[in-house]
Amino acid sequence: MAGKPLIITCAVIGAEVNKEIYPYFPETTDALADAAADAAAAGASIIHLHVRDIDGNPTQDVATFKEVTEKIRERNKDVIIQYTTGGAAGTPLKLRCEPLTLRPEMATLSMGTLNFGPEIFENTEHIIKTIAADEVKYGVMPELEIFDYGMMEAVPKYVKKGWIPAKHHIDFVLGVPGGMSGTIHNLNMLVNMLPEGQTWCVAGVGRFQLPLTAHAIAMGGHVRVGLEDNMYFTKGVHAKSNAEFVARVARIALEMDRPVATPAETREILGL
Ligand code: KMH
Ligand code: ZN
Repeated sequence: MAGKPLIITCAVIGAEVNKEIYPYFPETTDALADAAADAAAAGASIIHLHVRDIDGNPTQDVATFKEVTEKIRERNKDVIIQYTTGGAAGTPLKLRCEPLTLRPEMATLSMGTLNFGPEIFENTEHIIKTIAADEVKYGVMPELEIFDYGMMEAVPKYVKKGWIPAKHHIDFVLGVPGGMSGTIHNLNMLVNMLPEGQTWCVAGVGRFQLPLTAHAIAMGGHVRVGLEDNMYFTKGVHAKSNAEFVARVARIALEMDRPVATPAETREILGL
């Protein structure tokens, strides 16, 4: 794996936590764009993006996605922007799809229903097919979000049925209460299911983030970090920014001979 470029994705905010719980959340459009640009400067080549309304609540409002995208572009011309289609647990399907009309380079596609802590994150076959069809329609590269083993088993079946594109990136999101936990064993099991040449990354939730990051770097995979998945830089200590997480991954990668991928290299690796 030595010398293989490492794609770092930064998930800058998510939809499930707010400023009352965590004071450093970048909720305004300017704060989100600053957070994205700072993460990119630290080494992230993909920004996984959720946005908030003026009250700080998660929204799938197209105008807000457009505004944040434009503000990121004012600060950084190059970083790849990946929209959420998950939104917050409970967001209606129509709203989840609407930001795709802006034709982001990438967007997520969650591969099954699960308990997301106390909420149900609903992804029926109909929801998966509808989001995937819109991603194809708008020329958006899907990143499949895999929260559990069965979701990974579904991938080749859904590709064969023509429900989801054969060309996709995969993100193992491990450690969501209700999903698969973030053990090294679980990541190994999932990676062993991948077809030859399939690109993948891992997003470890909470305390799983750091060990899974190090393991994925060693395995030759890619990584996602950021405040959406983890608020703690070390045990009991809040991270101050997304960039802090990205910079740590970049340092580890350097020591492990995985040069951090530029956006151009990331586009080439993922075939964007
Ligand atoms: N907020 C979670 C329920 C995605 O971005 O596509 C779902 C989520 C996945 O964050
Ligand atoms: Zn997300």
